[in-house]
Amino acid sequence: MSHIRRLGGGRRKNVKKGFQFTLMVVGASGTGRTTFVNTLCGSKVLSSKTCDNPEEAHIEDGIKIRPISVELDEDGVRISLTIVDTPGFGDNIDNEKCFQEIVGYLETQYDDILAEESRIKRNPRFRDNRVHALLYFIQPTGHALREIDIELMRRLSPRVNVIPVIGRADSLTPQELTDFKKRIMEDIEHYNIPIYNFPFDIEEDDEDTVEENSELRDSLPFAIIGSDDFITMNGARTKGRQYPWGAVEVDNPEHSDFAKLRSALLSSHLQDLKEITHDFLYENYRTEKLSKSDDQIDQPDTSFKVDEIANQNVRLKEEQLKKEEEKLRDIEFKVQREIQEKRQELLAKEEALRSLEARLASTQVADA
Ligand SMILES: Nc1nc2c(ncn2[C@@H]2O[C@H](COP(=O)(O)OP(=O)(O)OP(=O)(O)O)[C@@H](O)[C@H]2O)c(=O)[nH]1
Ligand SMILES: [Mg+2]
Repeated sequence: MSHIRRLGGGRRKNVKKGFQFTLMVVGASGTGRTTFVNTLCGSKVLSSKTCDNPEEAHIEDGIKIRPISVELDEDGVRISLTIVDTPGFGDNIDNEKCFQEIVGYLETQYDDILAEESRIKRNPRFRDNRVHALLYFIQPTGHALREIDIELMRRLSPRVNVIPVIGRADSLTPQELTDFKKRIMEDIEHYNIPIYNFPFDIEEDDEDTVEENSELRDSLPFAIIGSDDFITMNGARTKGRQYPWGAVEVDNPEHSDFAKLRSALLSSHLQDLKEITHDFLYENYRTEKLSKSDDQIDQPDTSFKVDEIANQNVRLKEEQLKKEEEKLRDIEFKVQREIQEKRQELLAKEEALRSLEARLASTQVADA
């Protein structure tokens, strides 16, 4: 998506009124999506999946897509944040169904807008639920992208701004994390996955934007650490995870990219993500959808062509039949003529025979 120019500028326009932003979280089961959402919102807006009854643990309740909305205050700016959680997929469930539901959800929001745009009378209570950014949670395996991640990100990126993140990133040492990030980005480039890579234009954008965006791009995929708990560091209470050997702080840039991602999503790049969603992703969807329905309108034309070809075939067959009939008539005529000639010949021979007999009889009478 590097061809999309950063549209910036408008982000400070609606400061007083506040902003609406919709974020979707997608990823394999247990990658820390729910914990991330709760950490971002500063409260337990989502409950983690718990299964107390082992007898029911195998029952997959399928993917349920449920948006929830929270009001946040981001440095004095009111943000109405809608979170769309998509319960994780695993290795043993039917992932295809799950993928279809996620992509289907994104497209349904576009369909709703499309339908609303074509109404003569606008619905004053209409809600734009388009997803502006999708955080794709990658498992902290330390290897490379899995096939399932590549496939899903590929399918999602034409419809939404996909931002790859590594969940539970405290499982990796700093060196492992650096290498893992590098491999993931190599895979994304290799498979040509058009993720949201903080696009900028060196010639057109100002120096600050270029610097800010290239720094964010270099941090991709963001290393995420989430926690529902508070720890005390140097006498201050902060969100973090306490381990027997030490503690990790969610907001500490030395420990994770959480703070960087939070400020990109809710402040610096909120407007850009929304604009790309509307001007580029939705516009592409709209064009695809309308050209598809145009094709359907063209359908009678195609069937007309089919009819035309069928008619032509019938005409050719008729001509062929006519020719064959003529040929047969010729043959019949010829045969009849031949029969006639043979009959004439036969009559002539009979005649000759009769005169021969007559001559023979008169000779016999003369001899007697
Ligand atoms: N080490 C570590 N553990 C984490 C982190 N975030 C969440 N966890 C733990 O990982 C487990 C799964 O976290 P969830 O937030 O429920 O993960 P999820 O992706 O929502 O999982 P499902 O919805 O069940 O698919 C929980 O035990 C969390 O406490 C993290 O940043 N680091
Ligand atoms: Mg969850």
